[in-house]
Amino acid sequence: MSTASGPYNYSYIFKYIIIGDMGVGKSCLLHQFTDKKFMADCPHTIGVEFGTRIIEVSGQKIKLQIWDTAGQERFRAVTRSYYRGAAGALMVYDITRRSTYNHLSSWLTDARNLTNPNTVIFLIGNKSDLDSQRDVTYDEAKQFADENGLMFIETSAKTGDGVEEAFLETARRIFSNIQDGSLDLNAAESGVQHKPSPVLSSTNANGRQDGSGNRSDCQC
Ligand SMILES: Nc1nc2c(ncn2[C@@H]2O[C@H](COP(=O)(O)OP(=O)(O)O)[C@@H](O)[C@H]2O)c(=O)[nH]1
Ligand SMILES: [Mg+2]
Repeated sequence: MSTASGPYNYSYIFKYIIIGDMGVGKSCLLHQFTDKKFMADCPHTIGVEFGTRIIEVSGQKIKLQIWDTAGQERFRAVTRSYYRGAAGALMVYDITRRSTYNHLSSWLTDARNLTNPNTVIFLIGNKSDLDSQRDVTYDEAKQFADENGLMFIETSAKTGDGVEEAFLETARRIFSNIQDGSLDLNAAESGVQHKPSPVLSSTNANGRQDGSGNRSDCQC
């Protein structure tokens, strides 16, 4: 017991990526989820950044490691390494800007081509607080999601509406894929790491992910 704040106080790590056009609110969604705050003057993301938060699904503690696209979306040059090993992909558009919705099929093509077949893709219509400026209806986006086998929700990174649900529901889906055997944890690039019970102490036996502590230095 008593490992409440220990670095290994979780059983799994799930890697997520957030994709979508610039300005749709990806960085703000990440901040709302990790810090429960809206960063109104979010500077443009520079360099690859990620945030983490530990959540619980079916009694298991899971560390979400969420990567933010880092401004490269402008050039559509988000690299393969960014997508690789993502267990979840949050694909975001802005409900007040139809162009961001129109680009979804090309984001989806990238996501499908560059992730593994089990990656859970969640469609997010962000800025639901700006309903008076709405340019894409809920029903239209829901239909697109259904046709493409995606989960869908509208969110507001500003008010927090729907944000928890989007991140948590993705984790629930990934976890159920692990449980029913459709996601093979041993496969390279599954996007999931399973950790042994947090009994052993500090030496960084598991290396890789934990050098940065709880959060990255996301500047946004
Ligand atoms: N009203 C409103 N503005 C938002 C919301 N999410 C983000 N924004 C604003 O949209 C702009 C772009 O957000 P940002 O997170 O930087 O987008 P990114 O380029 O996709 O990372 C910023 O000015 C944010 O303040 C939201 O849910 N509601
Ligand atoms: Mg950003």
